[in-house]
Amino acid sequence: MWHGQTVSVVLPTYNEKDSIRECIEGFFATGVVDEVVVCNNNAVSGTSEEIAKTRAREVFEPRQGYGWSLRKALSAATGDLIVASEPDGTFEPNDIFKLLAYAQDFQVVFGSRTNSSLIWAGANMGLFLKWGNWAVAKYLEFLFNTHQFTDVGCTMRLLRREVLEAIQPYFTIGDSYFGPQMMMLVLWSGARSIEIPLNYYERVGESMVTGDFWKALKLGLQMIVLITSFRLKTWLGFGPRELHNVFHESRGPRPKPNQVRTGAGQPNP
Ligand SMILES: Nc1nc2c(ncn2[C@@H]2O[C@H](COP(=O)(O)OP(=O)(O)OP(=O)(O)O)[C@@H](O)[C@H]2O)c(=O)[nH]1
Ligand SMILES: [Mg+2]
Repeated sequence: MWHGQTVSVVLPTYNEKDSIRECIEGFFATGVVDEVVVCNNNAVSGTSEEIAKTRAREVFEPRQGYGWSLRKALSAATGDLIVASEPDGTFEPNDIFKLLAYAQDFQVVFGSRTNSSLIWAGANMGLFLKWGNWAVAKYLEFLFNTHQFTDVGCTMRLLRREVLEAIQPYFTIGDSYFGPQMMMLVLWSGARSIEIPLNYYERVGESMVTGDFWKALKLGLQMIVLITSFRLKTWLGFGPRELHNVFHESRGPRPKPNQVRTGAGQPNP
């Protein structure tokens, strides 16, 4: 629980048998996590046994892909505050406190893995990945004229339930480039969001996507096409109209202490 709100952690899993247990236990050890939901996406054998040694709940997604897996885990979460992460040892469970601290003012808190002070030895964030993520993030930031983004591939992020429920019907991507789709739907909904720097560690086991230059390049290009086409659609009037600025309210009075602020800020162009 965090200030009277329940907290869910959701983890997609594919090839993280050797790190998933420690990751789940790390999240429970924070003392603020009420449930961990793991989505087994045809994961390597032995994964379910590792999950069974913990208090996490396992759900299954047969359609192969990061997007399918994360979407299933998100839909199975019951918390008021939902934190997505990865069980490959790259994220720091205690960083949940940074996300929660910002959840006081923001409905969605995105993480970034490109702050050089928090990229630890062995982390898969070399020049190409760091500046590639940064460039695509800046492209998205510019097209939406929104707050600072420095990463488009960071799974670790927090969403308040009302935002997740509003944007969920518009999820269409099942592949690895699902992350930016969620970012754009959040922006389009007018929810208050921010991006904050998170620790990024060396992965346990083999990277299945961004460890390979050509796969990473393809993923980056898919993200650019997705971002461009979404923005063009919204400019031409074909964006999801019912979602547009549903969370935006005109700037209200100063909130009371501990009152969650919703709406306000600049409306989405
Ligand atoms: N590669 C892959 N990952 C999946 C799949 N389904 C779920 N995932 C999850 O997606 C996340 C990303 O996969 P990783 O292998 O960590 O990818 P990576 O190369 O480290 O890329 P980043 O984490 O984006 O830097 C992991 O948490 C996986 O468990 C799938 O079908 N393929
Ligand atoms: Mg990873």
